[in-house]
Amino acid sequence: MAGPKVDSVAIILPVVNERANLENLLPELEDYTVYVVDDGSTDGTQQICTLWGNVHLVERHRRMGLVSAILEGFKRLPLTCKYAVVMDSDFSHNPSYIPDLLRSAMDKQADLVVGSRYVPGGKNGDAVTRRIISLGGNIAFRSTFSARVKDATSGFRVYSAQAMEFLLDSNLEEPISPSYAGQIDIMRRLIGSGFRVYEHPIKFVKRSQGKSKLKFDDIQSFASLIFRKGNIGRYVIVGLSGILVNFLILTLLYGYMGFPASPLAVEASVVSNFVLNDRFTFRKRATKTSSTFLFRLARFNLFSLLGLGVNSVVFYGLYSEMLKSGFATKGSIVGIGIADFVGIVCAFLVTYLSSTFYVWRESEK
Ligand SMILES: Nc1nc2c(ncn2[C@@H]2O[C@H](COP(=O)(O)OP(=O)(O)OP(=O)(O)O)[C@@H](O)[C@H]2O)c(=O)[nH]1
Ligand SMILES: [Mg+2]
Repeated sequence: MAGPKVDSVAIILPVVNERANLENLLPELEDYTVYVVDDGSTDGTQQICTLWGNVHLVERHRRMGLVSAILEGFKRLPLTCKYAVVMDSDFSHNPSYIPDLLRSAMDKQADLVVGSRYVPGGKNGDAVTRRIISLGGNIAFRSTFSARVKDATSGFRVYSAQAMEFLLDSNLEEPISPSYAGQIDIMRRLIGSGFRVYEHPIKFVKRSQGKSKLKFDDIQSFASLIFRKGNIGRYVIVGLSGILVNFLILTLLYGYMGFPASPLAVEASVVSNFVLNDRFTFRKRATKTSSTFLFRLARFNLFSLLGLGVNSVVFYGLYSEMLKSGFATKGSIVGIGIADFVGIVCAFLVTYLSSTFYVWRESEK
């Protein structure tokens, strides 16, 4: 099928100080109507835009956030616009993909097409640290929102007019995170409301010129969104309640049976954690999964044991390394504390991720 007509498509470019990149990018977008949303650039970005008749410049005078700029772009589009392509202007997103992404939007009748680095044929050619951040972000997104999108953080996207209208309304009801975290906020809202998402492979390359706008604050607000909207907080509360159950059972039974009270107390806390997670943390997913209560209980038991194993292995591994290297002396509280803490964090990650991906995973549609 041919792609949508060029006059029903707009390109939105959120920019801050991207003059050097726009000088090379705008000539490649000559066939499209382009909306550049500029947040107070001081490098002459605006002047470059005025050289092109197909480019509308939206000036906001101060840095207000990447996703806030994208939403501003949506507001400016004419009613005839059926699709908007949003992309970075630093050549990480190759403009030669635009026709393919638009064709996918039509062929797959998708409301959101994601230029994806993580589907077959895609590639993330970014620096190693950035690839790790991207991987962590995507695992956090998928585990929290139970969504099967592989590249939820990609900023190369095509939105349908319906998706844009929905997002602008949704933003009025509850503001979408204005910075980078807004990319996953948008994704979870669209998926949650049943919009169709399709991933088309792209090869992402490192920024060629200009400076990165990503700051540590952006990673923090990403984590905060995952924590507020996801289920990690509830999972932690349930885990803490399990420690209490374990302690109570142990003190109640130890007088009668001695050491065997310990595995019993562990099992009691695993079961109580399971019931609370099933009824509280993952309540919605529990109703959507095709697995039975007992099957989930058995799996949760298994992964909890795995978590205990990971805790011990990490603790002993780290603590003996500390003793060997002289960082800690035998029995020192600091050494034990650090090794135990790292062990608990690793065990938490193992049990949380296996819970979201294997115990309470929603069944495929
Ligand atoms: N209008 C506007 N644009 C922004 C803002 N933050 C980032 N951008 C633009 O959004 C695009 C993506 O930002 P980048 O700095 O490339 O982010 P990144 O790709 O994660 O980081 P790098 O890999 O270092 O390039 C670029 O075109 C930026 O100029 C903002 O607050 N407002
Ligand atoms: Mg970039």
